[in-house]
Amino acid sequence: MSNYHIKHLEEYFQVYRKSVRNPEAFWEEIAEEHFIWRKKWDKVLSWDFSKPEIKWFEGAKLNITENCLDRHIPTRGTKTAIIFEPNDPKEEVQHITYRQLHERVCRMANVLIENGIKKGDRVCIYLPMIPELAVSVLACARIGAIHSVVFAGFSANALSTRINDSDCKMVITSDGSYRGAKTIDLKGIVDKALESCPGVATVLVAKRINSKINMLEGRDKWLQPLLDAAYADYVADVMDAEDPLFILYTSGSTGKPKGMVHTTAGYMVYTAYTFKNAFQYREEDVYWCTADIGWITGHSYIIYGPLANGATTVMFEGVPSYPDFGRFWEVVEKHKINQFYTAPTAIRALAKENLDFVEKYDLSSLKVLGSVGEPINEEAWHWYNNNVGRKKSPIIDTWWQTETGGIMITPIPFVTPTTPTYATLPFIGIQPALMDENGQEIKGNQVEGRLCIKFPWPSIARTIWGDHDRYRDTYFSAYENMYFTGDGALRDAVGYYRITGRVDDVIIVSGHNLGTAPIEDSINEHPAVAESAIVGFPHDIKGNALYGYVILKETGEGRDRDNLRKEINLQITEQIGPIAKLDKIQFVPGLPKTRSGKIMRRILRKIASKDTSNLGDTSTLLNPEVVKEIIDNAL
Ligand code: 6R9
Repeated sequence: MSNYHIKHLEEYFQVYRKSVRNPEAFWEEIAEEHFIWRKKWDKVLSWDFSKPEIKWFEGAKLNITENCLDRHIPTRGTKTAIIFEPNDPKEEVQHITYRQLHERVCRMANVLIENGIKKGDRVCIYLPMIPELAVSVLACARIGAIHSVVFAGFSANALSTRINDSDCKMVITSDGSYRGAKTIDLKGIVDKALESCPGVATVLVAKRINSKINMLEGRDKWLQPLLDAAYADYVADVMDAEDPLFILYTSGSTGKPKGMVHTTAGYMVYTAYTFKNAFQYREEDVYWCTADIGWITGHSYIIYGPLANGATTVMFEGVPSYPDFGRFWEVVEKHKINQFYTAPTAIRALAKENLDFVEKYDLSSLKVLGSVGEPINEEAWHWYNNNVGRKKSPIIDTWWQTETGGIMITPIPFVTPTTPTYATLPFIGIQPALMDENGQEIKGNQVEGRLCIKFPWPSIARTIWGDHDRYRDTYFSAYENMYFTGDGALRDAVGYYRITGRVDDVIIVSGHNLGTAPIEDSINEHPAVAESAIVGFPHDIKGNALYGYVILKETGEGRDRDNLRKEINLQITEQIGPIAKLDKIQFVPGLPKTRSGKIMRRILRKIASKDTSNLGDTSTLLNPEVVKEIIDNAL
């Protein structure tokens, strides 16, 4: 089991050095020893960041679900693969064993085939956090269909854009979903989305809330009867190492979401290896990641990484505040969770509540605490460490992205000494670089720059669906021969990395990436609006909240401002989803622009954060008078 499970700091440095001196030999050894292949590769790696073209394990044949399911059956058939913890704590928990999960995935695979889905077809999955979601994802992988999971909090408009971008033939959804005390009419949202999706032939509907819904004859089918009638076995199709496994959309700095494409073998190897080491997962452990499978964290660290290691992974349908703010800790106690992985926004929200909610539960099972999605501020880190970890469970602040597929910079618990707000050291095989604005690498320590990665790792996204040029322009054109992350970072005196935040037009709100452009597009469609600009400003719980500066058309000038604010937010909710709503909307006579017509967001960010003592260089401003006016009327 060489190098698969790192146990002390010296070993980390040793393995790290080996992984960067000869990456091919390193990853080949991991791939050979820990996975099953129908055929081994002809070449471990070929890459060219200028095209960009990256291939891992070329020539290999495999199916990722054989690695996540079939191979565990002889030794772990009766072990729990998934614990389903429903929204309502009074509803019964489900323990799904590896054998049962295998059977459910096989039945679903047969249902997909019977409904015309073939290898390479795209299937959109728009489901709440219920077992059918994991089963659908794995069933697609089993037959070689490309899954495109869309977070079930996105609006009809956002859903249809994603369905059409990748020409999905099928949508898998449910009648509705539970979210705390509320229910959401998912099928209604799907119906609305599909009004503009002519390519969708079939909608499979899981029953979750027993609501009355509309079923369109010929298109919509209840899922359960099909599963019951389906054959319970399905031999996994053989995939090439570089066959696409899934598409997952992420926000960019233009209006169109980017469908990041992940492929099969490299993604499997890297998510499994990072899961094992970053969480120090051991055979009997119970692991819980609170993310939704609609995000990359759920793909890599609820489904693929844990299952490839034969782990027990929890799927939680609910929210941290229902029925009360003790829910997370009640679940930790109930299932004796050993590794707990959540987002800083959840920590901050819970830290505002009475400590009794945490203190009354037995959290002694916890060994490792994880954080992901945005920088974790010092206060939240200490609260997590003191009250949840009770100072004995290391916190791993894991930095990574949809595009990277797996964790990139993180402490290894019990191995890397942690420091609050630092993601610390690169994971095995990861070669970070900090770059200055002139395209030069900044060497040495105690420096700050733009975070790039110099060398490919197995789970890097291979392209943007249907737009390889955009993939190159976004990630590989800023710096020659480097993958550019879009984040800024500093490296301290001992070489630890601290992520300082986005340096592009993406704003992270409650851990969700939001591009400014799609939100501005949505606001600008309001008949009273002439132009708008969105920036982030610090928020206690969300990390960042959105501040909108809006120029009205003459026809809008006489309108009631509060009504306009409501209408603008309603429009955003309908077109993108409630996560993109603005906290503050200021109506302004103009926006600060450079002579070349670019909005100077830097100035707008300062005004939104009430930090106007030094606006920096304003010499290129075309309209300085507007800045004073905006400051005087800031919210
Ligand atoms: C996994 C995930 C990616 C962006 C990333 C960065 C921010 C994620 C972070 C973090 C500081 C961390 N981010 N983890 N910033 N510290 N530990 O979140 O993917 O949704 O694509 O977001 O999130 O800005 O570039 P994704």
